Amino acid sequence: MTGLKISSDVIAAENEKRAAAHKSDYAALGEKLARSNIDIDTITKKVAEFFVAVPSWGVGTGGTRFARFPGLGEPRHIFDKLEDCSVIQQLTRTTPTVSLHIPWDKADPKDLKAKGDALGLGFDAMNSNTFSDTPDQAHSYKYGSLSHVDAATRAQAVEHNLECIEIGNALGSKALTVWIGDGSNFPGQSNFTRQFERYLDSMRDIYKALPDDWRLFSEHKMYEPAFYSTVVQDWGTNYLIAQTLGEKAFCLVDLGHHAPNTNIEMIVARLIQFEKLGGFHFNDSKYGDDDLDAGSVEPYRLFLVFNELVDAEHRGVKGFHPAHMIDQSHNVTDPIESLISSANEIRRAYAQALLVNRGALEGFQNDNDALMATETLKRAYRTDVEAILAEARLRSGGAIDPVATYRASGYRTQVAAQRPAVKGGSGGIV
Ligand SMILES: [Mn+2]
Repeated sequence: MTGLKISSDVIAAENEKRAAAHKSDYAALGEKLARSNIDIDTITKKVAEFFVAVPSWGVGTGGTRFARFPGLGEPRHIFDKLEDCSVIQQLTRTTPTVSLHIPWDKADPKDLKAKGDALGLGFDAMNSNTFSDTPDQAHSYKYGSLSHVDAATRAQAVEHNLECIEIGNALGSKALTVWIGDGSNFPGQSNFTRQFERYLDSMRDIYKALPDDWRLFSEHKMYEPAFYSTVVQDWGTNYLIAQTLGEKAFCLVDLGHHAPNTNIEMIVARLIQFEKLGGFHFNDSKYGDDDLDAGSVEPYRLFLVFNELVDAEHRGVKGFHPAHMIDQSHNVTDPIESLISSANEIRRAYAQALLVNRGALEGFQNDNDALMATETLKRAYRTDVEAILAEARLRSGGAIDPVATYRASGYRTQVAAQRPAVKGGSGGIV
């Protein structure tokens, strides 16, 4: 690694300021956990091995349908984006991979690989885009892509996905995530059955081109951009897709793509049980697909999702290795700070879920002791695991306090001087 963006001296100096307090907090938490027969170092080690991919599109400032307010020093292209992603990884040691979106991030794969190598970054799942048009494409996706009524448009959308696989192959990626905006805005506009048949046919063509060691993730979303019906609208349809396509096809759960109050943790449990959970797009939401920062609105829900994941780990579920990715839109914060904080919140939920006394929980469930069962979860959730998260970062060369260290580094000011402000720019909420 030669191109790291934050000076190791800055990280060391910032860690030094906080070292004594951190040591004392970690020792105190270790003592507390030991009273419940939990070895803090075992938990820290597991937390340090938990990673989540950063979305390339997340380091640019997002926007809404109404406006976008560009931030300072926004990345101009994928190489700038990779540099920003590397800062998040350098400070958190939680995000060693980046998930690319094609064509937004299109560049010579050799150059992408070289840049990733220089920054110590790998490449996670590839994301295709058939929900917007590029200036040079022959057929428009205005009325759909993989499920379009016109065969040539469907073929073009399939071809784009094959290209994503090809680029991903050159980068060491092992998965393709397909999310489509296909649907309808009016009752009667589309025949639900024929539209879904066309989608499945297109997906079969993509699936056929998938290398043996790759996985295909389909991502459901209840609404938007289609507001009356969406082709892949919920986890039930998503499950049907994965089951129809075959053993390399899995369901991706984007936490924001559900109706408010949906029991997402239960969806996760069902997909695990039937071996079709492919992974996550982590974010948070209050009303719909708000793409808010992970853990910012409903941290308990995030914990309950992780409770299901750790339960599956604990039970040794066959072939269980969900992909973890963040998918957020940052409108009012520095995207790097939001992604640092989100990566920490995701690890926090994992750490808390590791603290659940699973033997006791099962006992309470079998005794129908609802109060103590839920208290067992709450006890883990109430534990302040910040010292574990900090220790995991510290042991891996990261920062005890990554946001404070990022601010102290002056990175944003430096890149603002190198990257002139551009009007508009591409957002991305998927
Ligand atoms: Mn998503």
